Amino acid sequence: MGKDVVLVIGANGQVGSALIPRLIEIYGNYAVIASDIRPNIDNLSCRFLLLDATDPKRVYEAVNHYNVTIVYHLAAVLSANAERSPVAGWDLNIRTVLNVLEVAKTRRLAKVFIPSSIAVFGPSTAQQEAQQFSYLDPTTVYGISKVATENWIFYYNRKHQLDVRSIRYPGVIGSETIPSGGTTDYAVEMFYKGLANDVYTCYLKADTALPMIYMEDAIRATIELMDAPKKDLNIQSSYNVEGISFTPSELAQAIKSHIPKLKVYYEPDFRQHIAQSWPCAINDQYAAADWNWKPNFDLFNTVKRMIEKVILELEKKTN
Ligand code: AKB
Repeated sequence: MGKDVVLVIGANGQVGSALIPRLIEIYGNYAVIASDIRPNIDNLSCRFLLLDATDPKRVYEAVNHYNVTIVYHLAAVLSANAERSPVAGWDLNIRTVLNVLEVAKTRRLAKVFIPSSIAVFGPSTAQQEAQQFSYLDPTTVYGISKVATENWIFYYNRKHQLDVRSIRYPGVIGSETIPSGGTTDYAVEMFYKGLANDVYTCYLKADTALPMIYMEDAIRATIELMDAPKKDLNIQSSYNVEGISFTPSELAQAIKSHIPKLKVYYEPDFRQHIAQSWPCAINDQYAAADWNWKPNFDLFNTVKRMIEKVILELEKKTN
């Protein structure tokens, strides 16, 4: 992989924790720099840097010091938390994106990855299948910040000839961390809390279908997009990517087929309104055509893999 050095911002988060090992496999542990605003408690085999990405000077220094060529910028305030603190959420999400894009411009970085989200969609989107070129009218601060992020990516790509790539992540389901601050978190919590206590109270209604993706597919989509020849990429903002779509009650049924004693109750809170403003499924024909995207994990495989992994994680905690 030549002399590429990869900086991951927000390495302790849900996607970062799963992406780092894959990047180490590809680039080697010396060429991957994990960074986050909080110290890392995992036994990382790469270097770790405490980094506040809202500070442009610190972002520049990190890229300059390590001769970074590729940045994965994963730090963000997610949908539920940004509704709790709208100004702080907007500020962090946009300030960090602009800091990364500015450094990409001045240091002429080879590639940058900045995720977007299904949160860019709103009531105008076809709920049954959100198209790539939908009218974007998000109802959340997080969604507004992701639409702005996509527009900034497009602007820097065109105006400064950068190579910034992006995926509109569906809700990501993985065992690496227990996510917090999002609307799709229930799909991970149901495994952890359900397996630990045999009971889980879901904050969404039983029939709320949302687009989701299993972590292994999310990481593969990210790497495949970053590896794709630039000439094949027709979307210069952010790609729709579909994994699986299901409702909380479908997930509960699938988990119950392995753990029959699991009981799931439903007590919708403010996150129900957020979920309802998002589409149920995503049309990812551009990702399929431009870089051959195809998910491997359906609901059955996702649940089977999650149960195996979450049981191991829970055993580690009790030992
Ligand atoms: C959230 O729920 O806020 C995130 C997302 C869909 O981007 N997981």
